Amino acid sequence: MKTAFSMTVCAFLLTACATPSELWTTSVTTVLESSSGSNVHGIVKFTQTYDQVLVTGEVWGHGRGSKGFHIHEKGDCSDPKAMSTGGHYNPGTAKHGAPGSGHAGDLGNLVFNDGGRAAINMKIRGVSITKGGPNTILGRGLIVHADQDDLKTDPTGNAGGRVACGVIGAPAGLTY
Ligand SMILES: [Cu+2]
Ligand SMILES: [Zn+2]
Repeated sequence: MKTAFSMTVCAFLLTACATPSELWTTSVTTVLESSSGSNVHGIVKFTQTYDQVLVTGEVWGHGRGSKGFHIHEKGDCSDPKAMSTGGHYNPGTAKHGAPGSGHAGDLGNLVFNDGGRAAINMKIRGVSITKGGPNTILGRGLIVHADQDDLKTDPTGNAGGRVACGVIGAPAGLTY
């Protein structure tokens, strides 16, 4: 059933749109640059297929352990502590929580190894990466935190400072 549905939607998009690749499977990259005086950097790719967004990539330069990882409201990394990104992206009325049950921007934690690297491989739903799409995250902020997200304390997860910041879909230093 699901396959049949997705093929139907795909066929519709292929006939309806001159550039189906932009709507159907598209990806955008985010460069995470250090903030709050950290050495944390990363590259994260968001790839959309019709009902979910795959998030892959790597972050390095952090201490060992679990560290909060969120999409924030604004794609503005101009503040040295990245406070200019605002709070967690929350198009609904959710309280902070675990991925899939809290804010749309709640991506949980990245797990850093002894070498300070974390691989990212997660799927998120309820957002899009298309310009003007439903709950689009294009042009919003992506933040790695100093501490672990406890997945419950509203509205921040008590994850501490903001040690890396990027703008989803924009090269480093640029904003939409
Ligand atoms: Cu955050
Ligand atoms: Zn949150």
